[in-house]
Amino acid sequence: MFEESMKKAILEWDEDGLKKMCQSTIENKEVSPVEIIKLIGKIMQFVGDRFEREEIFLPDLVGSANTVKAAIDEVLDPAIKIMGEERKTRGKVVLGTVESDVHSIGKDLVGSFLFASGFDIYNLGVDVPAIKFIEKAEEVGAQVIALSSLLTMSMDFQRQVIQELKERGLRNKYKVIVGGSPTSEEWAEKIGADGWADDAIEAVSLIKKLLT
Ligand code: B12
Repeated sequence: MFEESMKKAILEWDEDGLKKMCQSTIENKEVSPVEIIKLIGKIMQFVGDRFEREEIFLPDLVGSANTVKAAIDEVLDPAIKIMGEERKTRGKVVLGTVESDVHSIGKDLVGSFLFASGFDIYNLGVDVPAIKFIEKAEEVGAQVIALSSLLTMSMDFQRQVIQELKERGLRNKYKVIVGGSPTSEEWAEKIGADGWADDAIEAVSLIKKLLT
């Protein structure tokens, strides 16, 4: 079964195997890139749970993450971009993972889906200090600032971006959205963000809604 083969490839760091199976299922239209990404999320959840139970260790996590990243960069990302609506700029989004946090896979998927849906994406990468989000948003005239956080310890930096915006009198200039596995709708409300989404697909609908 496709999911089982994917899981095996991710756990065994079989980069070529994973890329080939993703490529062929997309070409044969057996599974869409969107479905594959949902499966990746599920499998990485499983990998994370094993890490938490100390059944695997950090190098294993890095190996699996690199395997997934290669398949996303080389196969899924191009497929998502082709799927995309005709490019007419719907708006500019500054995106990044907040300070102290280096998780990039989910954030990059959010970027790919938004790009495919017609948004211009300014992806600042990982471990991004609050002020950098603001400087970039000011520089490019963005409408949205999108903040990713995968660590309970880094979530508070999402709040910091909002605070910095307030201090500069810029809070109402931007829609700020937050996401990442430890975050939630309640968290978004608590820190005064404009929205939260559970995954990359919902992030697109959320931004479209916020900008209408
Ligand atoms: C891969 C991984 C890593 C890789 C990251 C590689 C990379 N380039 O990204 C590496 C090995 C580097 C890593 C390191 C660490 N990790 Co880690 N990691 C993971 C793992 C297994 C998968 C994350 C992932 O890629 N998921 C797949 C993607 C597709 O899903 P996602 O990230 O959730 O993104 C989706 C949504 O959340 C949402 N989304 C994401 N961002 C945004 C932003 C916006 C604006 C919106 C709207 C939506 C949105 O859309 C995405 C796509 O659908 C998770 C386990 C898990 N269950 O998440 C642990 C996990 C996040 N890591 C964890 C930990 C503890 C660490 C380390 C501290 C380990 C250590 N002891 O050093 C370090 C931290 C380093 C740092 N300073 O950041 C913990 C965090 C616990 C916590 N709640 O704080 C987890 C949960 C594992 C666990 N169960 O213990 N990790």
